[in-house]
Amino acid sequence: MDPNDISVLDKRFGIAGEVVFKEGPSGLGVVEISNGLAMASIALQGAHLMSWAPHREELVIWLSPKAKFGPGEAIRGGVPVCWPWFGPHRSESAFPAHGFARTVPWEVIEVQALEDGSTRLGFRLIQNDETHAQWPHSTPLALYMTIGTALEMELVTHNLGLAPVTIGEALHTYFQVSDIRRIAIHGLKGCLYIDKTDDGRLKQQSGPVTFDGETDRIYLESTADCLIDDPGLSRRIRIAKRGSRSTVVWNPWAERAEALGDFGENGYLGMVCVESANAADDVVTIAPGGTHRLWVRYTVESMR
Ligand code: TA6
Repeated sequence: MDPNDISVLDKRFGIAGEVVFKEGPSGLGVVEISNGLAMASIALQGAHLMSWAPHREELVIWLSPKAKFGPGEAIRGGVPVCWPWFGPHRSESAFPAHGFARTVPWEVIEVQALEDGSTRLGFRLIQNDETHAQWPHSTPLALYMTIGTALEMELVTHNLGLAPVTIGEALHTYFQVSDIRRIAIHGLKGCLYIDKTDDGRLKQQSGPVTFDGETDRIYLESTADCLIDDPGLSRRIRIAKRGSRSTVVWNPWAERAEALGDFGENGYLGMVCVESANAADDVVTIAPGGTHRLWVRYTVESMR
């Protein structure tokens, strides 16, 4: 049985009036959630969350109007799952940037309506010959999401092998903002960061992060909550996390967004990536039989 046959999934996991499985853009399987608290949509390829907003709130997650959808295509926006490495592969330049988790199908393993009105979903990555060739380890990967007034995501890696395994990973979340030039990110003050726009130089953050050009940074040893203050939308997005020691902050700005080709006109102005990660020196080694959990919780606070 095809684990992603939409009608089979809908019969097995759909919840009337709350969770529906359907064909999305380019025939990609999508699950849409609408409960008493929030709405969300998730592509089964990549277990890629594409939208989330608590009711009566503007969209919190940004999805490019020019995102490409199709088998093996990385979707621009939402929450790409970067795993089992972050950025380019250390030795194999032909392997995909940010790993393969975001471009392969995942299977649905659970859907539950919770008592507090939120919806919990679980997905498991499906390995194939190509991914085995790039990653010859026995490390099943699952992603759990809870859709409510908060969005929670937990990326769980088990090491079933006999040797330790080292992974890099990120929930590469694109947040929707009113105007990148007017927001400020708090929570990274004093952290050292690798500045990827300046030959990887190591620098130290002083004060909040603000934006006036291309920004691509890996903040090391950063575990505090990050806050995206957005006066234009009169809101603050709070990012809490566990099991993540790095925070990646990215905005491509005009020229790079144009070169990437899937941002839409001036799309870069309305987004910022704040990624809960284990990257660069913060990669994680999982002992045989061990489990690593990367957990995030996003909430929206009013600034009125
Ligand atoms: O997380 C920031 C980053 O690694 C940037 O360097 C930038 O290239 C971005 O991710 C997007 O990568 P992608 O492969 O999705 O085009």
